[in-house]
Amino acid sequence: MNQLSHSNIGDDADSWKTLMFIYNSALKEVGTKLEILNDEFQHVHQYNPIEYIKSRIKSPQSIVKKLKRNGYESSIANMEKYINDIAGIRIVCSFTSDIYRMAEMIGKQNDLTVVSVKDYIKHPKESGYKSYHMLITVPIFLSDRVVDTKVEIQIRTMAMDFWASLEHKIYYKFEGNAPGYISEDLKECSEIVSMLDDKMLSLNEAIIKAKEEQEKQMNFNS
Ligand code: 0O2
Repeated sequence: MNQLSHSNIGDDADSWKTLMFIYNSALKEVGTKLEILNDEFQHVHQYNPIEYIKSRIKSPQSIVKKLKRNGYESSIANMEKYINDIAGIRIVCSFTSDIYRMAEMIGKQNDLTVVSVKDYIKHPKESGYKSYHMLITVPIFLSDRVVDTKVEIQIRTMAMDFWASLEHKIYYKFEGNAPGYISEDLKECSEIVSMLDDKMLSLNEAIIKAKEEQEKQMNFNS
């Protein structure tokens, strides 16, 4: 990606605005792609793998905080280089199987480059956090150049999203120093969330099977 400037964030208002414009454009590009994939899936399989999509640009305060947490100075160059989730998209699916289906469809898009994948579903974080993360780049075509722009895609089920949202609030309430028993309880809740996801997935499979058998029976009788 073209580097914009090495000045301090806030010192160079033009570079900041240009960068934000590019990240916003990346969110639009990827958002449209995801909608098309979802619509196509509905068209072919009469089923929507995506419940909803949320996108956001990381706030300047969170960017500065993350740079500091990782030991970097607050500069535009550092934020472009080290902060991967300035543009973030969250895809919330019904079932765990939809997550991998979505990830595969995203990976097959020729104009997107998958930079890295973190599977916190197969390998949950110490906190109990579960989600599937893909860091991708999307080319943004400007009038005089093409800028490959990073977007972090988080894919999770509604239950995982529910857990992560609450955990995030609690984490911020205690500024990362939640009492041990609260962290333990949260971890236990994350296991309950996994059980719920597994149960809902097998229930869905049972529903599909029962429906197919019912249709077969109806065809046989007619
Ligand atoms: P916020 O406030 O949500 O934006 P990398 O981005 O790969 O260089 P990082 O940031 O450690 O390194 O990547 P990771 O682990 O993939 O986490 C990125 C984001 O995932 C976080 O962004 C959170 O949104 C989410 N996340 C990761 N771990 C947890 C967790 O334990 N609980 C919750 N609720 N969310 C988590 P930020 O910038 O840390 O936070």
